[in-house]
Amino acid sequence: MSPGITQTKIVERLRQGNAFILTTHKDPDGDGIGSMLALGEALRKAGKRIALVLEETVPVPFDLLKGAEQIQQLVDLHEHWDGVLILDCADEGRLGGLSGQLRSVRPWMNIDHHETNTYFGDMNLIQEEASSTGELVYYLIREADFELNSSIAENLFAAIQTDTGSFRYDNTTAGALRIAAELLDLGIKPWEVTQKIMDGHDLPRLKLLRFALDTIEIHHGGKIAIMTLTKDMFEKAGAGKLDSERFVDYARFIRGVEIAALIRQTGKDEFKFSLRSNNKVNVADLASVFGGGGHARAAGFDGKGELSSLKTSFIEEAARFLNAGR
Ligand SMILES: [Mn+2]
Repeated sequence: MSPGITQTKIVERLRQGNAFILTTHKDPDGDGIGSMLALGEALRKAGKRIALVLEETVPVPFDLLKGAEQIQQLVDLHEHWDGVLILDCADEGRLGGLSGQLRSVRPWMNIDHHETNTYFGDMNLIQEEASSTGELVYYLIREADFELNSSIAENLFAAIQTDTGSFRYDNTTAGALRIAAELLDLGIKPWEVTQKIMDGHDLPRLKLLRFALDTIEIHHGGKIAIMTLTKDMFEKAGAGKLDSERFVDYARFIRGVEIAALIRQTGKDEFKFSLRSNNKVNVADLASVFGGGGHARAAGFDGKGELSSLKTSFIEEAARFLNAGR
């Protein structure tokens, strides 16, 4: 079904229904949470009952977004619901425990821009060319003719800003900038949003960054850069897992680097790989070799096993992608 027809069907459902559950992927980012909050408020303003639900509490700094305090960890399934809006979530696995909890509530409306989206919903509005899920939510709100006030605007802006790296990545389309301009017209202050969700680092984050920078290694003639963060480093820095957010960019910033990776230890023999690319390589494809996914320039996967052998097989595969120029 074409995205246009799906959009119309979802808008119809949103206008006709009375109660909706909204959620996003686990380890949620600004796009997921901003999209949830924006669409949730638009629906509430249109007279609907809504539940904003996440498996865990809202991670810092997104707890500063307007309405974030309404996000709950449980939803009353005895009440009547007209569907679940699943935002920015590429596959069912990324819902974590919520996928089981929400199974009986239908339809699942899967609204996303990841090219690796598995179309796991009953309705799937997937637009890879959109900068962010926030952009898709903006069009839904407009199409449904729901109110777009300044707090909805701020959350949409936060969503688009997060996913475009503050309007720097190559998903910074004219369309994304046009929406951003309109959000500014609605009264949002980019500097305030930036200070809330992009800046405002705690000292432990910078201590952790110092450890990460110390581990940079270069491979394949300067085209691959890898940083590694062990549990021990997090402990020493007094940092949490979200404090390493966007560190991978420092590896990507190195001139000549095409593929950057940040490896973060999550368990004894468990590691999370965050990948970025500069130009040629589609890291979503690279990540999918290891069971992960994401976008062409930003992707990731989970690895189980000994760090050195995980790293070796990653470097081998990354080199294959570079040699094949894909
Ligand atoms: Mn996104």
